[in-house]
Amino acid sequence: MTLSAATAPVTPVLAKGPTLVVGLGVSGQAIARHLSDRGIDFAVADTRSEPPGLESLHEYAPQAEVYLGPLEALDLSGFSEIVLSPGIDPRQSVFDATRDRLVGEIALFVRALDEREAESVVLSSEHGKRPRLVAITGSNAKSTVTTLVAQMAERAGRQVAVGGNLGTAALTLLREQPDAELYVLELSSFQLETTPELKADVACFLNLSEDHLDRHDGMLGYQAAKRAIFRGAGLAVINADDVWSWPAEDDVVPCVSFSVQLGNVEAEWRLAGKSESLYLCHADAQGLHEVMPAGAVHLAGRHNQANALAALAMGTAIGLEEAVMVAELKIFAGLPHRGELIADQQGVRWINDSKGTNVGATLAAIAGLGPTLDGKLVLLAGGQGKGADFSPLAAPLADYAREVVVFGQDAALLAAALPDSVTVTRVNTLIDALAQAQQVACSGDCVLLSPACASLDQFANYMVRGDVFRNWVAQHVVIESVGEEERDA
Ligand code: UMA
Ligand code: ADP
Repeated sequence: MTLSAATAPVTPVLAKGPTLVVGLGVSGQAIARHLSDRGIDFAVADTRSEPPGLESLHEYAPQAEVYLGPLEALDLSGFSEIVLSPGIDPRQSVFDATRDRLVGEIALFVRALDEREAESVVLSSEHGKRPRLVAITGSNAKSTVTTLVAQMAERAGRQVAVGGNLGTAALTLLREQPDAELYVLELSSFQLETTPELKADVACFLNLSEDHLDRHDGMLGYQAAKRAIFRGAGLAVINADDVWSWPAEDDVVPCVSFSVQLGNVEAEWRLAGKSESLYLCHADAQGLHEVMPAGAVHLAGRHNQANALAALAMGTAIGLEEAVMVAELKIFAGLPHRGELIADQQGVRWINDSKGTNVGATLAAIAGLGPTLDGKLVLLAGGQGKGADFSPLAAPLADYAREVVVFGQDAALLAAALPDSVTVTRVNTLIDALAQAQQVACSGDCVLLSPACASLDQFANYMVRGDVFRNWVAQHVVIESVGEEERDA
């Protein structure tokens, strides 16, 4: 049965099933399926009048009552547990009286692993043995590193299930790949804040920079949500160069760290050597050992060397062979819209980093790519700045930029944050920005779309923005230069 806000009584009384699922998006559908598979009574609430997944819910769980409308109108007192989707803010006052009964999808995932382990102990069986769990969080590079670790493990012959915030809900992985021996999960702060104890074999906190601050009451709240990844972990992998990623002092968890600051001799996984011959290295009881030349990592830039070190640390912790991990690092080309090389024409590289939706990501892209260029960067940036402080971009752009072309809603704010020494051109759209970049880029340069902003003022999402970049380059850069080559011939 579906009650809508318009037709429902003021305080609709849902069947007092023991569990309420809030949200029927990707997570909510996975949660509902999971509960249904286990024969657990549940009801569903979603604030939207037409949430996704309603039709299939009616098929696999016809008895589940559904409420559509404002959550304030619901009586939550009868539910023994309320499972929130990550898009639902648990701080809403509607949950004030139910805080001790709020969990998220990942809490159910951990519980399912616990149950499976308990069963295998009772049956003294190898079958159903607890699979290993590698969990990855951070403000940036989560998807890249999660995919990389999973591909390393696959290359090593492990049966791997990969997902979480990356796209496929964790409970869907559990359902569709029940025999996986390794689950690699990307976890957001929204997912972690409703996870009492993750118990990951390896928990990695990559970095922290301003994002989602409206939801977390500032940086400390955001950090606290992400630190939940360490609860019950076998090993923490942390970023020695980013103190925000470290566990709290009273959080007792074994740690290894990674660093790309030359001269850091504390980190177990680090960059070492001279600028012409840098190596990704591992320091252990036997001493410092060169794992691979930094230049052999297929992904470009220092930030991706940090990602590679983090992945090596995690892979080593779960017993992957070094040679296998190195082989993967040599070919792993990354994900679309993250530092994606679209064209290399007439000495100019065109890179789509549309997923650079916050200042931290764009900083990493500038600082990572800038030093690798013979020429300079032409940065295309702008969109919705989400109230962020753009001033950290000033110093690296003064070092590496030929020009910054700003577009979209917060173009003026971006321009105002940059020093006079940086040439800034303001245009309306990404297309205008691309045309300007083509005018000014010289051989040895890199035209980089890394907007430091959300895309929603001018695009449906960051992927559409990246596709606009890709298509324009295909039409105006690649085709024109093919034409020129033909003329030259
Ligand atoms: N919503 C409502 N009413 C509801 C429930 C949801 O309006 O009752 C809205 C939310 O405000 C949100 C949207 O619906 O805008 C989706 O929310 P959701 O919680 O249903 O999201 P899911 O579809 O379950 O997808 C979530 C993650 N989304 C969010 O955390 C917002 C997906 O990450 C993730 O891939 C998926 O679970 C599987 O784990 C996306 C994301 O944007 C990619 N994540 C954020 C990020 O990476 O920055 C955290
Ligand atoms: P997430 O899933 O955390 O959003 P992605 O792998 O999708 O991460 O990458 C998002 C952005 O982070 C990209 O724009 C990329 O350039 C940037 N990035 C990649 N590596 C790093 C790093 N080590 N530190 C900060 N930003 C990074």
